[in-house]
Amino acid sequence: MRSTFSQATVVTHGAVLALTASVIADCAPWSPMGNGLVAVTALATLNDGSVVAGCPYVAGPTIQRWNGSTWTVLGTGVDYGVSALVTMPNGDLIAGGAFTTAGGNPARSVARWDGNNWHAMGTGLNGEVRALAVGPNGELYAGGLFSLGNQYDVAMWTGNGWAALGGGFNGGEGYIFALAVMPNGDVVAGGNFNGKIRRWDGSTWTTIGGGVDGAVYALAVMPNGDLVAGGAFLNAGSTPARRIARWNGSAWSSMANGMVNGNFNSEWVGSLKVLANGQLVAGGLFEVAGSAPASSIARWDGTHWWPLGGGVKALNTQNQVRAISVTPSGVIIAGGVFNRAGASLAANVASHILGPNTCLADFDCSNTLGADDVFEFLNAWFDAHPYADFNGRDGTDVQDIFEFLNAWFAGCP
Ligand SMILES: [Ca+2]
Ligand SMILES: [Ca+2]
Repeated sequence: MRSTFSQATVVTHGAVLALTASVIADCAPWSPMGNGLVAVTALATLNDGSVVAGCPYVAGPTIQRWNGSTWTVLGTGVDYGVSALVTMPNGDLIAGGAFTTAGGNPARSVARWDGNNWHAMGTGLNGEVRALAVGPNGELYAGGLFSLGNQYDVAMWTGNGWAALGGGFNGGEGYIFALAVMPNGDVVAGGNFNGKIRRWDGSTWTTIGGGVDGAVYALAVMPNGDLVAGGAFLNAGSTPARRIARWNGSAWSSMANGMVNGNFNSEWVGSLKVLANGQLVAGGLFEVAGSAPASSIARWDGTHWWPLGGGVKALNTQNQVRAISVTPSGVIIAGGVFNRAGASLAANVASHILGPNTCLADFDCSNTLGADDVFEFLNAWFDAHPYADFNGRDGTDVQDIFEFLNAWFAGCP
């Protein structure tokens, strides 16, 4: 089994990484992106590879584009916070939020950028848009907290206006925070409404699998059609699933032990992104994913969670990853609230390319050796995580502890 791992080649959206370390842990460095941004609530990648970030309305422009070296306002921007971004099949960008103008012209809560100019979309939506999703045939859906006549919180773009997906949400139930479109075109909404997660089959909204017991902030559809939900819940249906759960069409399952933060009251998954190789990246507010050290961002290989390059940290607040995007060349972009990414200073947005751990004793990929590495190694070892199979043979056994401690005392090169 180990030899399979040591000879593995991971293809990530065009970037090919030959992994020769005995343990596949991605501890490659993060890179800051210029001077960063005030905070990031949404990310999207345009067809030219540039990255667009949406920001809350705190100070400065709320929608900016990264051209590889600097952030600049997209057009003349929008006049209030941006909460959702999605790129259409034709390359147009759709932005959702709580704004009232785009490019200086009226555009309520939702607007389209065609590469050169902003455009209103019909008369817009009369409340905040928090989620956008595109279907397999280019169908566009918006969710949030708004009404269309006596229908609430979710709408479909018809090409010249917004239409309700009727009968699913009552006024006052709460927000839709996330939308996803299933391979068959069904729409899934997550939020803080009753049951927290519902599916639209074209005529009826139905709570999925008994719902979950806390807000859903993020949704992703895996390559096999399974649905992954992330949020602030602890149970999916009657299945314990800490902050993240997988629905296979008939049952919920947990994903390892889910996500854990030291502060139990502030612990959630807020963003999900499927990589080209079918693996999943989850971001949020947590310190451990399964039994792997993972500071607010982690990678799921199908069975286990793994660190993602040391993750992100914040000095005076809780580190949060609220948005994840992947460029056409496989670069992972994370945005949220943080001031360090890996060992780099990075203001709320940073980029990362998967790469192996070059110092296996630095178990949390923090770029320094400390007591944390020992505790985190032991935590993973007790869980029989393959990351704790330090010598790459015979699974996790006592020999791994000796060899890990030897390497830890010897220090990193
Ligand atoms: Ca360390
Ligand atoms: Ca071993």
